Amino acid sequence: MTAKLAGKARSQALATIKGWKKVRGRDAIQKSFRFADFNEAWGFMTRVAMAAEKADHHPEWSNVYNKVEIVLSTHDAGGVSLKDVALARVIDAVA
Ligand code: HBI
Repeated sequence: MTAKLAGKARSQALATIKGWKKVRGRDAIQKSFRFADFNEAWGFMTRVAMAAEKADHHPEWSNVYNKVEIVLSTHDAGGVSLKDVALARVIDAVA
């Protein structure tokens, strides 16, 4: 079971990903993405979905036309874990 990050390990891990903000009132991180149109957004979501399946670690997300909001947290651990940081890195790479 992956443990949630805390203390120095947490701040060091979060420092390796850019533009992810803490969710107010919850141990989770979030980032918003904006694309040219729905087609671009959908393509991004498809790439993320395949990466999430491969990692067996899934985002909480919403999509409105060209915008995608993503929240990452490890439900099994009750907070942000290294799995979330790793998935965030992949998400940024496919954006
Ligand atoms: N995704 N974000 C997130 N958090 C989890 O705890 C999680 C997941 N995807 C799959 C998963 N856990 C597996 O442990 C399933 O057995 C639930």
